[in-house]
Amino acid sequence: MRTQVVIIGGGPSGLLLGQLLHRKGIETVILERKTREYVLARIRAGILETGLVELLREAGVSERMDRESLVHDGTCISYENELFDINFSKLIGQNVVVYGQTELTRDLYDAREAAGGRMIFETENVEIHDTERDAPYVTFTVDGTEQRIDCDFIAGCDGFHGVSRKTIPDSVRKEYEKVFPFGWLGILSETPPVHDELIYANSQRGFALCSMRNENLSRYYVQCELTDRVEDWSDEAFWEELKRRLPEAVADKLVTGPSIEKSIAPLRSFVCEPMRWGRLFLCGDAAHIVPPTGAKGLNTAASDVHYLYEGLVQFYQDKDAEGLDTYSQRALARIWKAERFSWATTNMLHRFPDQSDFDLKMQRAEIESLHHNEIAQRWFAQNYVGLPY
Ligand code: FAS
Ligand code: PHB
Repeated sequence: MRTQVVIIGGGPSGLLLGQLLHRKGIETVILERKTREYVLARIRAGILETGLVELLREAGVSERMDRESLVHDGTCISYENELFDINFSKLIGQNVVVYGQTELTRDLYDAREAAGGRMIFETENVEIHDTERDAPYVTFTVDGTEQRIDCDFIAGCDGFHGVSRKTIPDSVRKEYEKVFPFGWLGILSETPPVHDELIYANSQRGFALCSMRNENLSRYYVQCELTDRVEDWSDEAFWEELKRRLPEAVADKLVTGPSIEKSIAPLRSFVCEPMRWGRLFLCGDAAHIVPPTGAKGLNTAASDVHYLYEGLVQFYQDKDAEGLDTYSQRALARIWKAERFSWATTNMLHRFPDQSDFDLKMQRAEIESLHHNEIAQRWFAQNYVGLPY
């Protein structure tokens, strides 16, 4: 088998890159180790930056998003009984779109099928070969049969636990990591959202987040211990804890109901440099991870896709490798800013086991500055809606 670009990973990064390249006549094959159903069952991101919305439009997969998504002009932050709004539209004339990653991934799968794009599910033993030559190839097994795909380029869109990153030699690869001493317990419930915008809550008992997918599908999170297991948390225990972390007026309005999904995610910051090794390009969670506090994970994967897509089109259409040669540097410049915002918002809103009384005063002062200082709010808004590509 031969193609122009092999994409390893059928999550949002791989699917979006494949769809964009297809519309430019660049042939790809996507290898996914799980099934489509498995990928779509993962509940993840919910907030889309403008850049990602525009990429989805360019990819021709925005029709359902335009019909079903919510547009949010701002977000709310609460601390004990205080609640304030940061109005992105008033401050910087921009907004964000609320549309679940699951739905976005479903739209991309449908587009891939409609385009007749090659997608091989349940692949095993994926190995990347000869990335330092101009004729790389990928081997893998499917249904017990060994396969090989010769190609021009390989896009490693296989997430944090994929194989691509490790293909870059240890002597070349530099990894930066910070593991946070807590996780997020999240639930999905078919209940009306407690507020018309998201609420990021700092409380003495820990962080909480009130999010949503639509008018009757809510997504809530509470900060939890790393040792917690989902089975330790009944729905009742979750709702009671969430109420304790919200301002009373908000907690009183909370509509509870049975969880239809419940999971715990660990929080880490992680970056791999470089994001290129010869003909291999890392994209999305394969190269970087953020704590979800700043809603940057999926959105930073999108900017990687943008840079890589631009570079590949420039190569195939203009025989110019400049975009590919600058890919890693351009992507990392934006990634590190997203890492900083995610790290800063996580530090501002969570309770850390080793926090001193002084640390708590600093945290409170930071939130109060954000509450009352328009310049601080503008800076928060610019980062939250997404820095330019
Ligand atoms: P993904 O991990 O989504 O996709 C990688 C794909 O590659 C997977 O389908 C995997 O099966 C496949 N794969 C892996 N190894 C392979 C191999 N060897 N061969 C073939 N295929 C292979 N971001 C936010 O913005 N907000 C959130 O609230 C949020 N919550 C999250 C919760 C969790 C539990 C996790 C893990 C992440 C969360 N994220 C969130 C971040 C998340 O949305 C990612 O940024 C996003 O999924 C990145 O997409 P991909 O880069 O495509 O990686
Ligand atoms: C979500 O809706 O899942 C979500 C929203 C914003 C975040 C993190 C998660 O910062």
